[in-house]
Amino acid sequence: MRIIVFGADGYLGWPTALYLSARGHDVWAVDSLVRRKWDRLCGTQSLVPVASMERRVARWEAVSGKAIHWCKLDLCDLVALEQLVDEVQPEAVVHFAEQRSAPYSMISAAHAVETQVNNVAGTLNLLFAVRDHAPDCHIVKLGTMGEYGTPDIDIEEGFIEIEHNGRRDRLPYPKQAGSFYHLSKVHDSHNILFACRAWGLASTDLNQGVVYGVATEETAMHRELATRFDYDGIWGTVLNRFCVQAAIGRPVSVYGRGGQTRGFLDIRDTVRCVELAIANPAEAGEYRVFNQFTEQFSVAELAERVVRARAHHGLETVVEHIPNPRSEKEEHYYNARHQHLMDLGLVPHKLADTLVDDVVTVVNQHVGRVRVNTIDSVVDWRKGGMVAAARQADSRAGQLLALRARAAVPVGAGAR
Ligand code: NAD
Ligand code: USQ
Repeated sequence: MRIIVFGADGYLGWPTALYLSARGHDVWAVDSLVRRKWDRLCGTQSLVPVASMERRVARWEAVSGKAIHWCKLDLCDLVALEQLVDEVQPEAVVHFAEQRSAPYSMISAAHAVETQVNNVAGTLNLLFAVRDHAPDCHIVKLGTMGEYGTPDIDIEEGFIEIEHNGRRDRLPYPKQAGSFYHLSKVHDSHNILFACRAWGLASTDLNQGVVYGVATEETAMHRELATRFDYDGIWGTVLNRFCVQAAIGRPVSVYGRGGQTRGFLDIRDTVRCVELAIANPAEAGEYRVFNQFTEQFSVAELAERVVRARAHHGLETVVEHIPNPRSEKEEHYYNARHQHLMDLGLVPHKLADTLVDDVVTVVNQHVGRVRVNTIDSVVDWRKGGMVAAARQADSRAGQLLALRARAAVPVGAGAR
């Protein structure tokens, strides 16, 4: 199939582009490289060194004999996006291209606006581009389990049967997102659902849990094919952070009581889930949701797993409960369904098998690159954070908005 992967320079987009290319698909890898810019602004960097897109694509061709078409493009640039979709005539698009950090979105007003404009406008542009230039294309969109929040009832896959005053209906599952980032995904979901209903587009929203892990079969083939691995206080996800904290002899930072429970999955299952969604497409007019995770753990349980995994290597680990910088429930009911992808044939990798041999080992290999001053959580949900960087972004966002207003271009159009 002809497939465009948006966000292909990212942690998940790059391994997905490789995985699909390895399986014979014709892949276009698209990214604005904005994440590399955000890293520079935040003073953060991937633990594992990441080659430029040009080098990665050339290396992949040398290693596999397969070409990936690399294209630098901002989804917020509607004109360029329409041209690409028109030229490629994709049968499927996979959309990873968003600002994906909850802490980043909570730094300041400018960061919240930047997150929601980037994510919501980019997705809207994609919906219009597909409607007008490749209406049969299946849109596979990365959503998040965090859209649902932590309700005191079971979480269903996107929809719930409700009986109210004697009548029944199947309605979108209630959303109670926990950050302006997670809310951007809620807004995306509503927009995609509407576009499927109004225009007959076909879409799968993959409500993904927290991903862990460093490598897939393809990224492990050469160091220039490696994907990024974030561990810092802004971009690092919880398990990756715990492994790095422990590797440099710091206590692992469990926020609050640690009863916060989330769905998790191995990066190798992310790429497989995307493949399964593409191979079993939604129908015209259908908007469906797959909850994409394989196991659920509380944060305290995860810390305990890291302690045990490192003990296998004879390494000691200290766990510390620190005041929670986020507004979230620290003890709650959590039972989320995740059956659709299993029904399609997903065979999950288990955390117990991965952690000891893969993550702990690779983290130890690169431990010399850790930027210790970026590890602490610097963003508080109630007060924001990183005052200097916030001011910088505030003035940058202000300039961008002024520029857009003067040029009377659509919001987000090519102003970066
Ligand atoms: P990432 O930051 O590593 O990658 C995202 C990529 O998208 C970056 O390379 C960035 O430059 C690009 N991008 C952002 N905005 C863009 C735009 N307007 N136009 C073009 N490119 C743009 O993030 P990731 O961890 O790979 O996450 C990918 C997707 O999966 C995100 O949508 C995220 O919300 C979702 N997700 C991630 C996780 C996780 O644990 N990493 C879990 C659930 C869902
Ligand atoms: N946490 C700690 N200690 C830390 C870091 C995090 O206890 O040092 C806790 C958080 O408070 C939270 C949980 O771990 O309760 C998960 O935090 P996270 O930073 O790993 O994940 P989150 O902010 O939810 O975001 C990540 C990705 C995001 C994706 C989401 C999936 O960055 O793109 O959407 O996971 S989900 O959580 O299912 O919404």
